[in-house]
Formats: sequence, C-alpha cells, structure tokens
Amino acid sequence: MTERNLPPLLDAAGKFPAERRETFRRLFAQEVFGVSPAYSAPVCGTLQDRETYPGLGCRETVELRFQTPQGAYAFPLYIYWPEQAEGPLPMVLFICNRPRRDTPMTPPPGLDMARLGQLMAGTGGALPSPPPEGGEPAVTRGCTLDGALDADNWPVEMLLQRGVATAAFYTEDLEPDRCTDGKQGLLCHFDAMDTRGPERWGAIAAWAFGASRALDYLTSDARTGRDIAVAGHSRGGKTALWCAANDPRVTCCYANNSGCTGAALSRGKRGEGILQINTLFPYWFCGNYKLYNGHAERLLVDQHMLLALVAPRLLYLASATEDLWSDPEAEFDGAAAASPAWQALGCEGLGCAALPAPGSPSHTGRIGYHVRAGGHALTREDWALFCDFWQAHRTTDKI
Ligand code: GTR
Repeated sequence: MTERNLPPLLDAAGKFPAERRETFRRLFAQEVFGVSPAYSAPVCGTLQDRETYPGLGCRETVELRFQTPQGAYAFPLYIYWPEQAEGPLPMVLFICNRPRRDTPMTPPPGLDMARLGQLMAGTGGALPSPPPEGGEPAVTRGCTLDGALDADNWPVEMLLQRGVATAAFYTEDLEPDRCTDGKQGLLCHFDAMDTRGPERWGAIAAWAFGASRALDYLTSDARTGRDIAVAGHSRGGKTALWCAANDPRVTCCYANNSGCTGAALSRGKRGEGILQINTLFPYWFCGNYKLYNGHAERLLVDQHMLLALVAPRLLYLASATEDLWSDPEAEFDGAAAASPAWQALGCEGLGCAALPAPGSPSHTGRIGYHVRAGGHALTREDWALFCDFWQAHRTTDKI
C-alpha cells in the first residue's frame, strides 16, 4: 500500500456538503484545468446526413453551432439511435480524442528529446516517443465516427443492440491536441472575455465545454432520456471527469485508463506525474498547474476530490494491467479514497476493498471498477463491462 498523505475529502463532521463540493470544483478550475468562461448561448443543430442500418438503427450527423464572444463556432456530432427502441433512451456521449486521420505525433515545440527520455525512463511511457534513429515518426491512429458501426474504440453496433443511443465528437474539432499558443480552436474565441493568465482554461476544459454543448443538443431531443453518460479514454477520460464535475445533467461518468490528472492519485503516483504531463502536454491545463511540477504534495487537492465531484451519481473507472504509465494502483486508490463521498451522501461507493483481478469487475456500488489484462486502450471488452454496470444501475436507480 503506497503512503499518500491525501488532503481530507470529508469535513470534520464526516460530511460532504454542497459548499465543500463547490470549493473543490473551484480549486480544480483555478489550479488544474483552468477556469471555463461563464458563458452560455443556445446551441443550434442542423442535420447534415442520415443513414439507416436496417434492423439496427440509424446515424444522424448534426452540425452544432453556437455563438461565442468572437463569432460563431461549429462542430459535427455523430449520433446513432437504436431501431425499435421506445424512447426515452439511455444516451452515452463518447469524447473521441483520436483524430479523423492518422497524424504524426508532435511533441510540444522546443521539447528537449534527451529530457523527454529522462522523464520517461523506467515509467512505461510511450507517447509521444521520439522517432527511432533514422525511422518514421510515430503517428496517432485516426478513427472513423461516421459510418463505422464498429470503430475499435467505439463499438456502436453493440451499444445499439443493447438499446443504448450513442453520440461522439472529435476533440480536435473543439481544440487542437497540440501547442497552438491558444491561437486556434475554441479557446481563442473567448479571449475577449479576459480568459487569459495563469487560470486560462486549457484544451481539456475546452473539450469538456464541447461535451456540454453536445449535451445541450442531445437533451433537446425527446428521444434522449435521463440516463446520460459521458465516456472517454485516457485524455478523453480526464475530459469526461471534468465534464461530469461541471455538468449536473451527466448521470454517469465512464473514465477509462484516465491516469495522471484523471482517476489516479498524484501523491505517490508512479509512471506519469504532474511534471511529465505538464512537460508533454502543457496546453491541456492552466498555467497554475505548472507550479506543482514534481510537487503534488503542494496541491490543495488530489484526484479523489475530482472523482468525488461525481457523487452520488454513477462513476465507472477502468484500468489495464500493463498500463503502468497510468498506474492502475493509483487509479484504484483514487476510487477507494473518493468512495466516502458516496457513503456520506447515503449510498455505496466502491464495492471492493482491493484492486480487482482481471475478469472480476466490481459492479455492486455506485463506483464501478474493472481491470483488463493488457495495455493502454479502450476496447470492446471495456465497453461491454461498462454497459453491464450501467444497465444494472439504470434499472434500479432511485437517485
Ligand atoms: C499519454 C499521456 C496520458 C494519457 C495518454 C492518452 O501520453 O501521458 O496522460 O492521456 O497519453 O491520452 O492516450
């Protein structure tokens, strides 16, 4: 058991009141993800394409458009509705952090490759790796959200067969997944609102904001019921957590292999830590987060407090045995340390006391958890286990 010395989750009376929750949310905004502008404008959806899959359902590709302080912003949402299912339907929104097409991995400009090697040494890190001597640069594999019923990270056909509606968007359509100095994408559309400075929101907050705009549209469709999940893998999992922390319409959050600044506790974490993540992906977070490079103990929060922002709603977390960069033990300890928030709110949190073995998912409490044998990925097996958990709790849910 790793000694972590975590900041306390509950107040002195053992409670988790709304003000405490709001304090944690504000701290994560100011110190980690950046402060998203308090701004809302109606989202308008325009159907661009519809395809029917006989016996299964249909896909609707909808352009979502909303006003920002600096002009309109638009991005596509790919929605799949099951056939024959009577509404209202459970809806899972997938935050897709893979690009449309294979793209070369681009480490932040100016990153010293020797330093990168040092940061990664012995940690199991693999992304973005420097090209092998004289070899091809590594690429991030693209993925198809429209017309592919079975993307390897999003098994639409299986979801439809289970009576679940599902939608997805590309994070790259909201904010590029690379250093742009904030000059492209959604963030720069809000510069007029004084969103700069060390609390300026980063790419993850922009993606989470985009997820909420997708929910604006999806919840305006009468086919969407009250069971609304957001799901994401890795950086998408961190985004799903931050979206759920801010958006009360989310009734279930699924973060897969979300690792550093996701489900994994930063104190005592192995693999990727705050220094590594801020070096490789400085644009994901706000400037203030850099103050904690190598010093997780100075943060007033740790990741169990982020997970607790989902309570008493449903939370599903998954790790993989070989994903040491994410650190399964730190992810599990995050779930265990967050669990008292659910108990303080009168329900069961995590239903197991130790990291479950592959093949033995923990689905009884309102925090579900599984470990898959293998490496860093979101697979059909992960989705199937998440669906089992969500379905079991949906049918019994009184909260
Ligand atoms: C890694 C990063 C992780 C995780 C992952 C991913 O390189 O260090 O925090 O987010 O990328 O998104 O696949």
